[in-house]
Amino acid sequence: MVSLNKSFLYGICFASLTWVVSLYLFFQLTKSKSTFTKVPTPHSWSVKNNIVDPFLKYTKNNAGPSQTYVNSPELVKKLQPVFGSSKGSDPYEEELANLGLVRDNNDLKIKDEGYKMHAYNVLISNRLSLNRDIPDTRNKLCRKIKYEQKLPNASIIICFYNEHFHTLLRTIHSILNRTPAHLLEEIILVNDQSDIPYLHQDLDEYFKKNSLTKVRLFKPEKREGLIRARLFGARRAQGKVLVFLDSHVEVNVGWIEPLLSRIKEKQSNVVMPIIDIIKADTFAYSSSPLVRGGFNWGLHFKWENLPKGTLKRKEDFVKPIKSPTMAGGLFAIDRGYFIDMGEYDAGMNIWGGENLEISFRIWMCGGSIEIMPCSRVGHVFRSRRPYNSPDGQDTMLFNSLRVAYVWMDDYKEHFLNQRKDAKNVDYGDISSRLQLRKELKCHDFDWYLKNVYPELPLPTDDEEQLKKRWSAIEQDKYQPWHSRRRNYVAQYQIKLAGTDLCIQTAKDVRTKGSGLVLRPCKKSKNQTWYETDKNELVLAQLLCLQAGKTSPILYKCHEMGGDQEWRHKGGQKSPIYNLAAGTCLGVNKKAVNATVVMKLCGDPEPSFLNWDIIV
Ligand code: UD2
Ligand code: MN
Repeated sequence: MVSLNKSFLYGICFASLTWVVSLYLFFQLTKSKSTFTKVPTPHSWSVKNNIVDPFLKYTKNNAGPSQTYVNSPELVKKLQPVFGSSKGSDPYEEELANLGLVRDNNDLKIKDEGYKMHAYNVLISNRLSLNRDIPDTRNKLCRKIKYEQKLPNASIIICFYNEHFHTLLRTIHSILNRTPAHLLEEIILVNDQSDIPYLHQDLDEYFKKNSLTKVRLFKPEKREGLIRARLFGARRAQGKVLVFLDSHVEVNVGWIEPLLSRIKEKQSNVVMPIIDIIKADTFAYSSSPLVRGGFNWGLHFKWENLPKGTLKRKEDFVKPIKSPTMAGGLFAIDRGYFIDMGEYDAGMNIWGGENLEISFRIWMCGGSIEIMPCSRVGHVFRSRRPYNSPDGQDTMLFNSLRVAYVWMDDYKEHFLNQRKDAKNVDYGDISSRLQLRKELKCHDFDWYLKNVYPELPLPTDDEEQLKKRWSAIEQDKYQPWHSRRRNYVAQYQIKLAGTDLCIQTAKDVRTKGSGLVLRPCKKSKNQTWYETDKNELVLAQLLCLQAGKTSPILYKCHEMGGDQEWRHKGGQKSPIYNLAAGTCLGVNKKAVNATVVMKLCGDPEPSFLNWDIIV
């Protein structure tokens, strides 16, 4: 049982990590080309909303989210311009850096417990306005598109299990703020029997007190997992279209019109927004590139480049893009069509696999799946999933087996060959799904591969076939591992002010995971830091300085900012602040071999936090 639990966790961690890494890399590459306008309006960030907040009662003992954000002015003054770094930084990101500051041990506790429970930075989420502005990441052409006034209305279905309160509310507020009222029938919230007390009574109270009458709360009798919870919600919906969303998203300007109008054109169009990135460590919102959904033979979803020639003319950047699969969380579908097509496989548990199941089913049984580039919704990507299946089942495997046996015909062997451990695993009763496939008179899987996803490499392909498939997909533009180049902007040693001790690696410059210590300053490569244009600190141009909970380490540069993103003001006596940690580099004593640690930036002994940057 314990080992099952573990493997389940590792499995989902891996899946979601590859997910976010690949998406992020794509993002990094296309970032410079994107055409979005930023809306940095710092005033709208402060937490005071005109709403009744039921959480005041939690703030004293920190049992729940803290409510208002009053920054300690002295501390921030001391840190400036650490936040607004010298190199023409982006006010939008800097405001977030500011919000992440850990002022005292209470903050630290809220943050640590938040990471354990939610796997993202709840300190920032608590302090961020529920009505914050986000960058309009759409292509400029999108603004010129006129959608019909009369579109089908939507029921938005959001299931949640142990979601963080403010993050969940920000999801709701973003929908209420950015969806025309006449298109919004209701928001159906399904509480999948969360363990956190404030997600029950208080949530209900919140919607009542603030007269948010379009929000309807439901709760199944027991924890169902996201698949049956969605079914539960969908069956209570009244709108013409169902829009499914995760519980930690923010919808962007004009997000719903492209989805609804495409469904109006044809009932069997199942459509998705582009999923923008909300960083788990900083809540920074950024644009995602145009990619489509695919999968591999382990039945893991993956993002992939578009087929060659998809984006030739500028209009192509706003037109629907066909996608062999969907990521799962964010999509819109006509309600009648959803029902006629067999909803979801109610035999699936907790998490995983349902996205490929619905993708195969829609395509094989006559529908289509498309990405609408003018619809954008940000999603908090986490590096691990912070919950388990109640009985420790590997639900991703269980659900994937159901997909394979119902939809994949002989091609399921490729999956089974990859997953030797799946051989004797029970996958429950699939007879009703097989029956459904028959009744809908669906194409077979061979048809799907040939007509919808001919670019997918088969394990049986010879070299020539592989080459052909490979060359059908856009390659050059998006290959991060070939085109990535680090831009260094400065080189220096870091000396503890008032001493002649410098930061150096405790082991050698190539040892991943090595801690940092103070040693007498000398010009050597294990004391030479290279700062990049992304504010990373790279020792000897090899490994990045990465903040940890208690101390920093050297680690492979992941290019995702956060715990590898630093701010200092240069010159003498500068604090060195980490964006994700919200804390500063420091020591506990001024001595040779003293370990470098992460400290509250407001530590009463500032001489343990002040560094001279020696260029
Ligand atoms: C992705 C999808 C997710 C789902 C999953 C595969 C996106 C952005 N997200 O994983 O929607 O398709 O792949 O199954 O495409 N939840 C419950 N009950 C549970 C567990 C989760 O209601 O027992 C909720 C959870 O609170 C969240 C949603 O289901 O709102 C999705 O879960 P997730 O965010 O952990 O999944 P994610 O984004 O890693
Ligand atoms: Mn999610």
